[in-house]
Amino acid sequence: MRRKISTILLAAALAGPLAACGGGDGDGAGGGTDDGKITLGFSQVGAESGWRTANTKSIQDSAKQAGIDLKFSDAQQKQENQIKAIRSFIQQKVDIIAFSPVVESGWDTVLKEAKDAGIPVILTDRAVDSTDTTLYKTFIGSDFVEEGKKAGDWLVNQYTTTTDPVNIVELQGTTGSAPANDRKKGFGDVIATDPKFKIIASQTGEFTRAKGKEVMEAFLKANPDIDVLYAHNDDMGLGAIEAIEGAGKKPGTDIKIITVDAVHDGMQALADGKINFIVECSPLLGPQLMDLVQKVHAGETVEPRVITKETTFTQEQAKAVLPERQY
Ligand code: GYE
Repeated sequence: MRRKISTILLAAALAGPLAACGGGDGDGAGGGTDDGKITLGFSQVGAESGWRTANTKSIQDSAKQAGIDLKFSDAQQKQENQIKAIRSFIQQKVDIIAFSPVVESGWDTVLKEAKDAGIPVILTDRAVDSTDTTLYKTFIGSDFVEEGKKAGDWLVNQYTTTTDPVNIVELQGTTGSAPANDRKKGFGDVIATDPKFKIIASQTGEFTRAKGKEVMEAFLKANPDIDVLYAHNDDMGLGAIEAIEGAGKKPGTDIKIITVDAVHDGMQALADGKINFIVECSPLLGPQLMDLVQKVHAGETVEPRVITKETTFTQEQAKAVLPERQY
């Protein structure tokens, strides 16, 4: 991170207006380190799920491949840790900061600090609710409302021939996170079109297997008549499967299960008939992120929103694609 004065002057001259608007290192296209490599500070949410593990690997592998110097920090699902990491990246004068915000609210102050230091920020995977969109350059990740809708559409199509009530329990992701808020909304909007669909219980399972199991056990005790489980990710669904089996019921048959992510263990459970439908959410954001990092660093204009392309899987489709899945 030590930089020769001549490098700074040269970089500032090259960067022109870019450098002028930031108070910090503003090294624009000049390269942030002595070895000319771009330095990227990345604050990850944690290691709560199979999705997150695959996402971390994708980011680490693709940084290496792109020759980007990655400073990686794990926030253990805590916003305060992410804020600390971002402040430390600012202090270290990294070239670019990217992070996956654990929750949507409460980022304005630290994002303003990065902006004032002239360090561009890229949001990865999850959104923030800041109204000032100049606080970040771009946001790459999935459309979580769309994912929720896909889950709802599948369910509605399963029950076209009956008017009987369909009792649904929902395992939500991390409270206040974009995927939890949006997957709930997308699903809720679709099933609201028919009053026979009833969400009889909905609680957070924090995107983890352990919590998914614990909350599903409580759901099963309180509600003898559950038809469907909608879990905001595979891991919570997998935990819930253990709870359902523990209660002497057959997951996928007695209780239909819909999840989101399509990580390996989820796809295996789908192929085995224990999950009925998975909406894909790709964790392989690394290559696209590094591409954006290089463009932003070079001062090029980037799209403000980059949406990941995704699909859905039935049990038959899971069997077909499982052997070639990367994660
Ligand atoms: O679905 C879940 C993870 O933000 C899309 O976070 C991500 C979500 C993913 O813990 O498994």
